[in-house]
Amino acid sequence: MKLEDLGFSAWFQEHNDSELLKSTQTARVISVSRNQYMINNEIGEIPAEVTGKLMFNAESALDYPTVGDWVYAEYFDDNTFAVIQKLYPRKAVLKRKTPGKKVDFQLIAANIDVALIMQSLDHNYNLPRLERYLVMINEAGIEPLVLLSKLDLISTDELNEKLTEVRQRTGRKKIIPFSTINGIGLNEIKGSLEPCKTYCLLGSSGVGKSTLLNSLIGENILKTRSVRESDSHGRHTTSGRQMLFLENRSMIIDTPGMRELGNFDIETGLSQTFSEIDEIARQCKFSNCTHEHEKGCAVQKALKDETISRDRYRNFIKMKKEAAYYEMSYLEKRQRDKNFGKMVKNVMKNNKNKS
Ligand SMILES: Nc1nc2c(ncn2[C@@H]2O[C@H](COP(=O)(O)OP(=O)(O)OP(=O)(O)O)[C@@H](O)[C@H]2O)c(=O)[nH]1
Ligand SMILES: [Mg+2]
Ligand SMILES: [Zn+2]
Repeated sequence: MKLEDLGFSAWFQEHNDSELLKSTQTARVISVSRNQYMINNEIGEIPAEVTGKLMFNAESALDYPTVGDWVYAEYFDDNTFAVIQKLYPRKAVLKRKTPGKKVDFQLIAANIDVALIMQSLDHNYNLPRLERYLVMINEAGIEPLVLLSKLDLISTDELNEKLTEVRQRTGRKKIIPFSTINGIGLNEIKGSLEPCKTYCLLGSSGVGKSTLLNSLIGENILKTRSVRESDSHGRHTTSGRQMLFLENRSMIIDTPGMRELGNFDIETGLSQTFSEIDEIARQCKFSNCTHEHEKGCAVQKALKDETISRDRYRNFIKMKKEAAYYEMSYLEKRQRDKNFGKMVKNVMKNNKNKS
């Protein structure tokens, strides 16, 4: 495959390390599982590893290659194996807080043009969560497209209600409801995918990300959850991340469902997602206004005048608090978690003593 077909653009060309290109070639990471990478370029799809130097210099997981990365690779053994020397700068990157207490980050994918944010129209449908995804995507500087799956499970009236709600709350007109069972909406999704662009599927486990990809490709390449298991919670069917190539030459990355979202630098995304509130907040009397009880708060006034919706306001405040939590330092958080752990232990002990 040619580099342009894989999404290589002038931006990467301008940022290249011409010295390093004398001994290496440019390739794109198309799948990652543990320390094994698959990379692709004119030579073809081959396995690769990273150099010891790259590992040694890596300060965190963010310095390792991820799906979608452009890399400098040195080829060996008749081009059957490669070693990744260095990464190209990333144009956009999707990352998330790793599950659990520790504040650590995991890369989801790099150099994504459009994020396909997916919710299913059954019990998974949740507007605040959708807003959280939009914040994350905006913050990463990636364009979002909202897909609502399992359309076959609800009535037309219910659908229209939900569509109106999503449009109002997110300010987005283009939202695609679809079903892989009756095929409604699939052509609209296909029509939205452009050649040489990279897409990434995001959404909770079980919403049907891999099922959609299989139907777009027309083959059951990806493992999906069996219908029998469809009620089982907390299990991820997809574990690795990989990029697939559609007939129209667009690329889509499948990812495992995410349980937690979090981001240090969420503020920019926050002001974009809640732009109408952000605009008003600039007129508050105090620059550090929390918009909850201060005198001269323009947001509180707008709430009374009903210029902004109470639902949107509640989410805005909730996300602001979350952002503040993510911005606390490592140490503060560890202390907080430790104290919490102690408290839980004490409560358990007391309960034991009582019984
Ligand atoms: N009713 C209905 N069920 C669907 C539809 N699409 C997918 N499903 C079912 O939803 C379940 C989950 O599908 P997956 O594609 O494995 O979900 P996923 O989002 O890839 O999940 P993870 O890989 O765990 O993140 C399966 O049982 C599918 O058969 C749909 O359009 N309608
Ligand atoms: Mg999956
Ligand atoms: Zn205010």
